Amino acid sequence: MDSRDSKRWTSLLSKKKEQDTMKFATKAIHAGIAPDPSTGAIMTPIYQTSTYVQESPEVHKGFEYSRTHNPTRTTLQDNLAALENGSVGLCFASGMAAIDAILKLLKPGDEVISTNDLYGGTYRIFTKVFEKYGIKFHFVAMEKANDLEQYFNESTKLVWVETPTNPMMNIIDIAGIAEITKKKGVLLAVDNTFATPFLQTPLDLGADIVMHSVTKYLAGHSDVVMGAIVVKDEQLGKELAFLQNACGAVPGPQDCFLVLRGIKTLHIRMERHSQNGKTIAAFLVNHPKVARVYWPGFEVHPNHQVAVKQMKDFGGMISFTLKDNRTEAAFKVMEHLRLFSVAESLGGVESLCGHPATMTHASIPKAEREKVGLVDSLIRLSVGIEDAEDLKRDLALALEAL
Ligand code: P1T
Repeated sequence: MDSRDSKRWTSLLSKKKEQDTMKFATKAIHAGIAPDPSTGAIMTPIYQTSTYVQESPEVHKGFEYSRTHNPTRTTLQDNLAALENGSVGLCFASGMAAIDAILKLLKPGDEVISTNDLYGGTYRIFTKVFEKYGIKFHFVAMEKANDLEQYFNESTKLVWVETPTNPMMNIIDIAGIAEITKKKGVLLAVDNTFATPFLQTPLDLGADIVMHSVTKYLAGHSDVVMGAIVVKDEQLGKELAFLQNACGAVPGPQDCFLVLRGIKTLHIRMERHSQNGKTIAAFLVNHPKVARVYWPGFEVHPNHQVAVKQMKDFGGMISFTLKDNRTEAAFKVMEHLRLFSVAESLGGVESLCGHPATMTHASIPKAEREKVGLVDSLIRLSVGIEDAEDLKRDLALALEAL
């Protein structure tokens, strides 16, 4: 490289230092990302390698084995850390693997307080896997942050929050809960899957750990299963990086590449998801066959003001029930939808509809589900970024079939 070249590389690589001053859209495209030093490739290459040749034992370029470090994964991790305003980002083979790593910070006898409405798989790993190892879980309503204090005791080590919750779209006041967890010296983890860092940054509101099912909006194209954790505290980051390497549930480089590509449009996708979500929520709430619509953008939503305070917009997730509250009625509407495909998952560009009671939340006992309003007639929509008029017509025709 001549001196002109090396100056160019330095200025490009120093972007990482500049990222603190970047706005979200710029960070989505540039943070943590530099042209490939060996070729100048603007897209981070897929380093499809398990190992790295060392000059001599312990003399290497910072990469020894791909479970521990892989350049494609490192780039994605740095990008995610910047988007969440954290200092350490870590990627996992799935959202569940990320949750698994967080719970492994705990030891037998420790207790966790969790939102009572949450993804069925999270409830399952808590109650069917970690309870066996002597960790105790309390599922409580957290809509009123001040009510939380009564559930703490000296064994409480972690508070687990999903907001918006899956699938009831409850909103939890992250800053309000963080005030209590800080006072008690307990970790606060927030599953930020539904909101993404475009709509809400829990670390800025006082959370210690932010977790994602990257599978959803971050990847955004229904073609990857992945999870992530971002923290601000470097020591906590080290402990989690140790668990990532020691337990080994890491994603492959090709998936990391796909997510890096997906994130480049996260901001514009989330804007459109939120716009379409608003249109569909307004359509459903005025429909004569619809009983209730769960969407935090409504002024009558119990925690609408908290949503306004901590979120930039309300996203594309909506749940609703029909006046005909039979399960068959919900199934009939779902079967007649054409643009909304019946499928698990959410957050892709295409619209999906799900039946939580038999699909995503089937692992939660019916009595527990119904306590939070998750009835058998509840339908969940992941509103995609298609034309909103087409999506409305699709729903109108399916509801007409009832
Ligand atoms: O599916 P996976 O990437 O392992 O992520 C698990 C997970 C964690 N947290 C939340 C809020 C989630 O919604 C999920 C996965 N959810 C679905 C598959 C779903 O359809 O709700």
